[in-house]
Amino acid sequence: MQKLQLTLAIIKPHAVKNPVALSYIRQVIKNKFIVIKTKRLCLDTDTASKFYKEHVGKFFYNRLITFMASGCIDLHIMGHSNAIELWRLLLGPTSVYKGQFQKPYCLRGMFGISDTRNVAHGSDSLASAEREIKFFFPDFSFYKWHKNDEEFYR
Ligand code: RTP
Ligand code: MG
Repeated sequence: MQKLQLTLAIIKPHAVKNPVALSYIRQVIKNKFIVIKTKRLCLDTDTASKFYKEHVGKFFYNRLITFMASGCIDLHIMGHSNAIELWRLLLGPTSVYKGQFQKPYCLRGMFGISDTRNVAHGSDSLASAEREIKFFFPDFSFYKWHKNDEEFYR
């Protein structure tokens, strides 16, 4: 049995507010991953700052925090044998400009508005996936994630 890797996708406020983008993104997620948990949250700037603490001091930090608290976000815990890499591949580069020109069919290339409003977040390593999932889903238990577990289909 193949082990499931988990990642956290965060659909950012401008994409949550755009019905075309949101339904397309949801369809991609549904087609490619096992969706384990989903919730919608409206962050305050304090929570957004805690989540993005690794970026404190960077030139885009303040606008990132303000933006992430400007509307609700959708959170998805998603499973796949290669979830972290696959979701980041589907997202495309951080820079929307690069996404549009180098990889036009990535989600950021299709629906991104700026490098900050770039559609969605994806965990970048196993350690960050675990931290990020625990951050938003403190009760979530990481036990034995196998593709065929009944757990996924409840
Ligand atoms: P993410 O963490 O959101 O999946 O994106 P990432 O790894 O591709 O990018 P990262 O360097 O971790 O940056 C986190 C988020 O900060 C915003 N950002 N804005 N030049 C800019 O204005 C800029 N650079 C980064 C983006 O929203 C990025 O997703
Ligand atoms: Mg990152």
